[in-house]
Amino acid sequence: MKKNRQYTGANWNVPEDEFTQSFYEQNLSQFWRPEDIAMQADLNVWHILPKNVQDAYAENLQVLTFLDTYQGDIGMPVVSRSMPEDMHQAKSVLNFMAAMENAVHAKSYSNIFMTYMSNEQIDELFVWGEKNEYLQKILDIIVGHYRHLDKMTYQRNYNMQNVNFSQLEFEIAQYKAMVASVFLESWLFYSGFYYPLWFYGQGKLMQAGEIINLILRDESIHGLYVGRLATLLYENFDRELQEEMKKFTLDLLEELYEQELLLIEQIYDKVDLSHDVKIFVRYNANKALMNLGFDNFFDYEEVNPVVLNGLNTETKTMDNFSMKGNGYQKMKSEALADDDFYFEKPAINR
Ligand code: MN3
Ligand code: MN3
Repeated sequence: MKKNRQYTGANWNVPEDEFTQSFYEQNLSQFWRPEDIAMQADLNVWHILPKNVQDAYAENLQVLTFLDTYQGDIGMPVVSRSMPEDMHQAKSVLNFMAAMENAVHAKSYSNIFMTYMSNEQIDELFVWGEKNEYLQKILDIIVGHYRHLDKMTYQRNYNMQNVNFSQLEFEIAQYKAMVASVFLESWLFYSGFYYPLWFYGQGKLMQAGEIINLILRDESIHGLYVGRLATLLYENFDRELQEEMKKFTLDLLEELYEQELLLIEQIYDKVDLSHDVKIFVRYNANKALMNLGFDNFFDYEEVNPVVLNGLNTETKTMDNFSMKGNGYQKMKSEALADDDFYFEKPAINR
């Protein structure tokens, strides 16, 4: 039989680049399962919360559910597929991340819903998400970049005769999808994270807060990793194209920010926190830009200390492993520290 394709195996003996194997280690060492966190302890607090508070809390988790769903189903797999065929290590890290998004993160939000709410309330909540103009618009923008890249990937792989774009054009689409991915991971999640952290920082709804912290720890390395891949592409672009991509990035930021503000007001006005959440969101938009190698866009503002308090420090993270009660001893991973989320240095050295 005539061989028409050269297959290659994943050879972990030879690192593909300077960072992928570190991200591999970090990702696997912080693996967890939704069922590791028992939710029942939150119920006595949940049931005495006023309806407007419950609504805002549930709506936030619904936003997070939708983002994680698409990041798992489309975002990560598309970026993975777009990588050169022999970059098996990068693909494995991206595929692992993809599996976390839906199978662990989205599933965890559902576990919270199943604990706190009735079936009828859960059904209504999903309809709320499906009908939410701003959430749908945000997904449309992000997923649009994923779909565009995916079409080109398929054309490149399966329809060779009709490829009417250059390698550079492909890399531009790839870069744009990675920027969208970093914005989702390192920025857009944070309006939703705010409220669970705000409770957790005050010692309330602690089990849900533990879940949010585990998810946040994952998202932070996802954003860093895809940011590194994006930066590699960017460094190979010429000056002019770099300027163009920087403009694309800032335009995308503004386009998403406009929808974010509307979504935040819709969810948080009823609990008087919109102003505060917007600060947190601008703060994290700067973090996302940093992951892509760009300067801050928004001026520095002080984030609510209660929310910062809600972020697990290393000690608290270790506590929460023992809190799970089913002896997750293999998790000896080094927890990310506060400054991995909030200051200049990425968690994994460049
Ligand atoms: Mn996720
Ligand atoms: Mn993620």
